[in-house]
Amino acid sequence: MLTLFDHGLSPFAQKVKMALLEKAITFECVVPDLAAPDARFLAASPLKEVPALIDGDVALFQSAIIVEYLEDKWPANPILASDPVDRARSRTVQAMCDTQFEAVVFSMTEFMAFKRAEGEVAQAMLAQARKDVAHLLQWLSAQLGPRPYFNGQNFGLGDMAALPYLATASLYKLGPASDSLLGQWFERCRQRPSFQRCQADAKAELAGFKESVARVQSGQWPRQYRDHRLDWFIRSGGTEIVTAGLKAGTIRLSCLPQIHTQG
Ligand SMILES: N[C@@H](CCC(=O)N[C@@H](CS)C(=O)NCC(=O)O)C(=O)O
Repeated sequence: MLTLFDHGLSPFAQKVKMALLEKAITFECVVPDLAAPDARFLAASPLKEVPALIDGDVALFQSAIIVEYLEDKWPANPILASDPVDRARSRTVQAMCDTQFEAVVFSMTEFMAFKRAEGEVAQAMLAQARKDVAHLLQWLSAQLGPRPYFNGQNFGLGDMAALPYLATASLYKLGPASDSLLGQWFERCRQRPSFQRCQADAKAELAGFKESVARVQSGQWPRQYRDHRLDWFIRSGGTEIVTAGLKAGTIRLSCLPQIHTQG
């Protein structure tokens, strides 16, 4: 059976979990301790991130690679359309959500849950984040156009990639208007059992969230600022927050992949 290294609140892991469920592939979920990763998780996930997948002797990391692997190995119940334009749109939506949208949602959580800064600085950066979410929703609306799914006529990769962010935006009361085409798309997709399962896992994870906040704030579990996350913070006026977090050990940068030799 496949093993998915998962975390209920990770949008990247949610995307892979939806793909596994939509394709009706049997798998078990293991939630690693990201602050103190064990050897099995590290061997599968050299960047110490979820998701990672173990399929027999094969270990994969990076959500976009994992979903393509699932599609290649289990072509039934496809998550990519047959039309090349639909496929390209799905992948484009995934690329933008995994980078730009993720960075904004991550940053909002830094302020709202982890209290990365408070007062005027936090308010100004949160206002910027709200603007960015509105902009990204407009961009997504343009991608969706009149079609029922980002993936074309059927629910697929682009939809799975966007859903976790739309869910968080809605939670923060920044979701699309319910009478818009994007709002109708969201309503249609959120009913799917694969997404409902992700929502249930996220809710379960939130039950222990207080402990996670304490671990982050004490430096036991430094948050990873990298790529678009770092870019968003610097661009939005948070250079000093990043510097202070790095100094205090509550923020870490990305690492080079750990090397594991076979045998
Ligand atoms: N590019 C990676 C990103 C994965 C990622 O950032 N995962 C986060 C959770 S959302 C993680 O595991 N972070 C490690 C940590 O928080 O210590 C992918 O697409 O799989």
